[in-house]
Amino acid sequence: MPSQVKGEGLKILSRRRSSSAGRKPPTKRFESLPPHLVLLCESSFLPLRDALTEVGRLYEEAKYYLSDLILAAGMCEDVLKRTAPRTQPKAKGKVVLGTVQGSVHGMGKNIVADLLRAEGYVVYDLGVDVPAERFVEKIRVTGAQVLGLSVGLIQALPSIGEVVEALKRAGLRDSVKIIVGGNAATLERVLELGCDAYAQSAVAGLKVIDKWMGNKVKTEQS
Ligand code: B12
Repeated sequence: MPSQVKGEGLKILSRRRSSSAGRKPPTKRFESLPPHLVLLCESSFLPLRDALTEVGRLYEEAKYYLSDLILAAGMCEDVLKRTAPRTQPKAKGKVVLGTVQGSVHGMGKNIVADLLRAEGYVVYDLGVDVPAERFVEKIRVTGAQVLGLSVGLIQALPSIGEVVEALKRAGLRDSVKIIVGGNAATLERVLELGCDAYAQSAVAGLKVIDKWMGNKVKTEQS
């Protein structure tokens, strides 16, 4: 592929990666991070997200190959690992989280997990491409009050319905609130599939979950 086709997407990612290379990964620095800094931490990901959107667009136009998607994802994961807040879970509530079966897009979910943990939730992250029964089992074992589903691929949307049906069969649907996020989801679609909420970003998701759990929703003033 001609190098000029690589465009802004990968260039931005390369700059980000080289500017963080050589730095020690944060450890203590991020412990007990105040909530507004956690939000700042997530907003610092926004330029990367824009770059990924550009990479996705070029892939859609067949100007990038799958290998470019993989390269871009690797760079972003590298940045995320270095900036993830490290906090000890308090007991604000329990959330089971995962990317539904059929989708391996995990970065958005990882940001949600980091943010929720930083805000004091106990998060059980089941990873990506998770079958419905594993969500059900984890909710049964942990007694989590919230299930967060991520979906990066439109073709994987039916898997959300499968999770809802599996929870009903297990008699657990009424004991858990379900929130969905990710590129492929829309509010309308997730409500149709039997979920309770949709969030366009990790921060929006946190606000919904805080409300459900009766936790004080943080505002800029508080
Ligand atoms: C990176 C990437 C990959 C990586 C994923 C690696 C990883 N570790 O995640 C790899 C290379 C593996 C990949 C593979 C594929 N991909 Co891809 N990928 C992308 C890309 C470029 C970025 C996605 C991303 O990480 N965004 C950044 C994160 C942070 O954003 P996010 O996911 O939206 O998450 C935020 C919110 O949505 C929200 N959120 C997300 N989840 C949740 C959950 C909850 C509970 C809450 C509250 C909030 C929330 O919070 C996050 C932070 O605010 C997108 C392009 C794009 N425009 O997004 C394509 C894209 C998603 N991929 C696409 C495709 C087609 C594929 C492949 C089929 C390609 C192929 N031919 O094999 C495969 C599918 C494999 C599979 N079975 O899933 C298409 C999907 C189109 C569709 N039909 O839906 C896209 C849109 C590209 C395109 N324009 O064509 N991909």
